[in-house]
Amino acid sequence: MMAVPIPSRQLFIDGEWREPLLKKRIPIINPATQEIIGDIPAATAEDVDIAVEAARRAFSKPDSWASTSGSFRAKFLRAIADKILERKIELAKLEVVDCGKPIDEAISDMVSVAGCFKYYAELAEALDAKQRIPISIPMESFKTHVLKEPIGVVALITPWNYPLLMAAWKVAPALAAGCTAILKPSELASVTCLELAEVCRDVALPPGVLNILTGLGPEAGAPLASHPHVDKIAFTGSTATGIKIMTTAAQTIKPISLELGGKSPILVFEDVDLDNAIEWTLYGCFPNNGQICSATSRLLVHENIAAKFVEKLIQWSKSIKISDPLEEGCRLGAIVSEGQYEKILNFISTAKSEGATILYGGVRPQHLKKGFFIEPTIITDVSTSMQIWREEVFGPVLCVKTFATEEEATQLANDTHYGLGAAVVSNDLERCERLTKVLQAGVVWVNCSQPCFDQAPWGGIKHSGIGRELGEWGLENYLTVKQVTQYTSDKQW
Ligand code: TXE
Repeated sequence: MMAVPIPSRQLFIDGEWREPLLKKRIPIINPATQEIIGDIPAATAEDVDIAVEAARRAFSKPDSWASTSGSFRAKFLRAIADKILERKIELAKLEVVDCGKPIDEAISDMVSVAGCFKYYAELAEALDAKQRIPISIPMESFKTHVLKEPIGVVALITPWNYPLLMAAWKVAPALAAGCTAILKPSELASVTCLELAEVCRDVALPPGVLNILTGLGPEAGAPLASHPHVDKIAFTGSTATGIKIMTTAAQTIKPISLELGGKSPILVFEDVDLDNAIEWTLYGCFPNNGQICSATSRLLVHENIAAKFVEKLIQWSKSIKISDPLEEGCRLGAIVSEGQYEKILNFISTAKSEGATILYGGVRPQHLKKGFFIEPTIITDVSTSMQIWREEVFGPVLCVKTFATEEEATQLANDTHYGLGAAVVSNDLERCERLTKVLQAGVVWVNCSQPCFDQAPWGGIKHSGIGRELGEWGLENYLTVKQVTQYTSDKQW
């Protein structure tokens, strides 16, 4: 396997690299080789205090980031995007050795990261004209307007599945809005987020506007979320940690946005073109090794086509190339960590013991002796009470159930406490239209699964989260409104 040198970095606070006060570091393990390839600094509460104060200064001082125009901030966002594109291959390789995803996917992530910064640069510019909104009121002696203002210092806590992209989804709108931020990436994959710090230095982003603290959830994430000088928390990760963040936010009255887990369905009707439906089923579940919050990992297929569909699905799954994720053409890389790998294998063995059939996969591919690799896995004979059907696996595992009627499909699809995505595949567009209304999810795909655009809102309902990222909605997360009312009459009140 090719070696990718990992830059040695520190915490990024107030525009400078700073060693963590307790000098702790966390090893980086390449999940494809199980080798230690470097380490990242581990921040603790003391470092969090320093970073939050730096962000607070950058937000509040007289010539603060918050007081700049959107057009001014847009220049920095575009410069960050350009730098990321310039370094896209190098950054993609770092992402691969840090989290195990195939190189082609990592390159496309980097392009999306740059795209996200560019998109929010546009919205930052547009904000200048929308910052003061006149309001019509029914009393002539008063004049009212609304000011849109940045919400303040924001804590951005992100996961490991799309390390730099999930950071971009938060950092770009936060900075566009005029907020200052502390980013806390996942301890399982922080390397590219530390490179974002280097990018910020290169483009001379003012000190304190973006601070990047790597470290463990309880040691760095928790003190950040509960910090009294943090005004908002944006989080992507597990539902369990989301609940902790929400509890902390309740105690300190902070607004939150949460993007949590999912168990999304894909409904395949008997009128489909089989090959096309199979493409979307595979694309809905196996990219990034199934470590996608919106993976359509519950396949509901009409009983009349189920046998043929599943047979073809297995054939196609067999052709998915599993290899060193740095190798060109790799389609399935390694699971991010040993913990996640064991968790997925446990899900599979529990499914077996509960009576499910592992039709394909479920094990390490024979040709790979090292690394956290699992074959694409297709499971049938699943009942709705089984753990594998109800809980998020976050791995390359697709569960299959059949249905007879549209009503039954809808009932099965909605029978989950999650509500992030749902996909419908059918040539009957009226049926698709009906289903987009009744499926309980924040995102519904028709005749596709997973496409995601900077312009469109992203997020879930039920246990999948609160609020939306991306689009104008993503920017609103970081803005607040202030009512200004003036008494304009010269008569005494
Ligand atoms: O997530 P965590 P983990 C799901 C997926 C996966 C499971 C566990 O099912 O198997 O979560 O992954 C920080 N206060 N998703 O353990 O713990 C942590 O350091 C503040 C779905 O990695 O939620 C990291 O930066 N922060 C998901 C971030 O939270 C804390 C993507 C996410 O980690 C904290 C990833 C605390 N007490 C996993 N504890 C998605 N929605 O895409 C941890 N963190």
